[in-house]
Amino acid sequence: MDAHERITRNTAEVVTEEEIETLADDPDGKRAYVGYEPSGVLHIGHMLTANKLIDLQEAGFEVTVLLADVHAYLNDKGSFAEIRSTAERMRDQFIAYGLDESNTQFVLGSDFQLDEDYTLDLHALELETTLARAERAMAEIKSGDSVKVSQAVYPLMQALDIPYLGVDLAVGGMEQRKVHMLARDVLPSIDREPPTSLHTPLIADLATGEGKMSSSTGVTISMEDSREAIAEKVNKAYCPPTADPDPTEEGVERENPVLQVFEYHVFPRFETVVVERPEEYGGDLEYAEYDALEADLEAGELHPADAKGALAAYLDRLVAPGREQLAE
Ligand code: IYR
Repeated sequence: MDAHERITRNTAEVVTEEEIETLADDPDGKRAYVGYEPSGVLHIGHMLTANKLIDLQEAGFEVTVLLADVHAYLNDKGSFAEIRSTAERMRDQFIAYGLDESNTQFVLGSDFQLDEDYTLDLHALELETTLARAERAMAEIKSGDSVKVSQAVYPLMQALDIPYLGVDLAVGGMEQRKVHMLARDVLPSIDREPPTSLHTPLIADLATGEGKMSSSTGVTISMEDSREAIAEKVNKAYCPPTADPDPTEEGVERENPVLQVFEYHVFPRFETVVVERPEEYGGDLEYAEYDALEADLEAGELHPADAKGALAAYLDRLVAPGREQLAE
């Protein structure tokens, strides 16, 4: 796999294609980052962007993980002291998950976001941005129903993080895209380059296949889950024998989250995927790529129950190192 393919695989969107091509032509020493609002335990949402960071490291990038304590505070996630101590516990989980320790820099937001230069640049961006635009950027990020002034400051700080961290590429889930578009528009007003960004897809809720998987509502997989807990959640997951299920009777779109988790979590991290089956049901199946597994499910060669059994086993392998680390 060449660098461009590794960088762009499993992405929903890159902005822009040309800029990503330039980075992929010479990735050595280029820098990429993801910011995370600290929360106690790594979950499957963090793991999705972490997989992309691992791809980027394999392609030659240096990686920064921003533990965005000030952002979490602005987004009403708790007292600053609580958030701070949570942030410190997350670092080791990312390493246990598989980020290359020698090539990952962990930065606390509060280490630079409270400096005078940063604050003045932030105020300059506030002057350039309407409240309506800031609010739109936060539509899929904010917690709570109303937008607070703090949440309007939040996307401008996220934009400013990019030049302050000196990174070449900002990575995030699709829910971050409007913040990155805002960053492209406003950063030139303070003589900073419009940033290049890369967005990972949103995965549907495991239990229903509707909407997006979220740690605050619905079912999620986290590093605290035991093997049994993972097996139970996966066992209950929505998995029709197709990658393209019909909408619900109310017209709500559905995905197949079991297939999505295979595609975005399992295949990127394992060379081959083995679905174990007793001889009487045809014996083990082995897949070198996601498409072959999807095709077998659609053709009825792979039963959803067997797919789920394999998915639970691979998720357990991904989570186990972090779970052991948490238990220490
Ligand atoms: N908005 C992210 C957290 C975040 C991301 C980046 I990239 C930053 O520079 C700062 C914060 C979230 O929703 O978790």
